[in-house]
Amino acid sequence: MSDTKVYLLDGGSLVLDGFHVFWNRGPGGEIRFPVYSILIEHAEGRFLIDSGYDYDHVMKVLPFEKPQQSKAQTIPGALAELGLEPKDVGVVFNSHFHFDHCGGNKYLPHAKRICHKLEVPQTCSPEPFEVLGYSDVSFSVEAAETRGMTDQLIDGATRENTTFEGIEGDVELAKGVKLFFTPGHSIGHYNLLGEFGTRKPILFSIDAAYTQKSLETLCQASFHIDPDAGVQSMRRVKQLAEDHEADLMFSHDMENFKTYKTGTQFYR
Ligand code: 5PN
Ligand code: ZN
Ligand code: ZN
Repeated sequence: MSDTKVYLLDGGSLVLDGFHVFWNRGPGGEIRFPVYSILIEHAEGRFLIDSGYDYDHVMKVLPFEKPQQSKAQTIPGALAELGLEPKDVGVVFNSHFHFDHCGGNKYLPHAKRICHKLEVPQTCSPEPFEVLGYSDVSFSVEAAETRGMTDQLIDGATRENTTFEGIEGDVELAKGVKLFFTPGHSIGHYNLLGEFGTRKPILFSIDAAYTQKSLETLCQASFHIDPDAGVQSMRRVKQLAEDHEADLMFSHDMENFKTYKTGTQFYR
């Protein structure tokens, strides 16, 4: 769409060991990486893609990831910097439900919610090795009840306002806002292509490739449901970027993130 604007909402940072970021490759050692959400101002409405992590959740469940997040880096804080409130967001799309992509959903009970049709069931019954990734269930009464984790729910959360529309395959969320099914990292993982009036399209790898080096070396993170599918999805990300002559933006790459527009700056 000619007047589409894309804002990156800085959500703070976390730490992982290099052998988690670059599975079976490393090198080891602490890597601090950014977490961010994507706000799309579009003729068809305001779309939020992912919602970052919840600081209190990480401190409680994964304090070893050393979260750093200011008030301005929460979803309400980042929206406020743009003169917006959570109720101004019409649609929330979650690429997948790892805790660093859904922690702010709780602030958006009035929004329409969309995700891959297998991601909520997977959050309800994660594989044993996925339990930590799917540890923030505050976005879903169904998941919180199924897992016996209703203590995470905030006042006002209901089945009704935490129910998702499930999608499958590649889907155009709005004109020029394209979701590509790239499973492997999670069962229902999507990445995102944004098209604009003038500038080149932007392809957000999301967690199919945490960093530029991940894609260059086809080295995925150690968190995945199907590593074969994960490599195939990385190849697909490369091909999509080529086919659409898109700029690539990575989900958890501090060096590149420092060059991205954040705050009141935007892509159009
Ligand atoms: C940042 C981060 N830390 C841990 C996990 C995990 O266990 O699954 C996904 C994930 C993460 O994105
Ligand atoms: Zn993830
Ligand atoms: Zn992530």
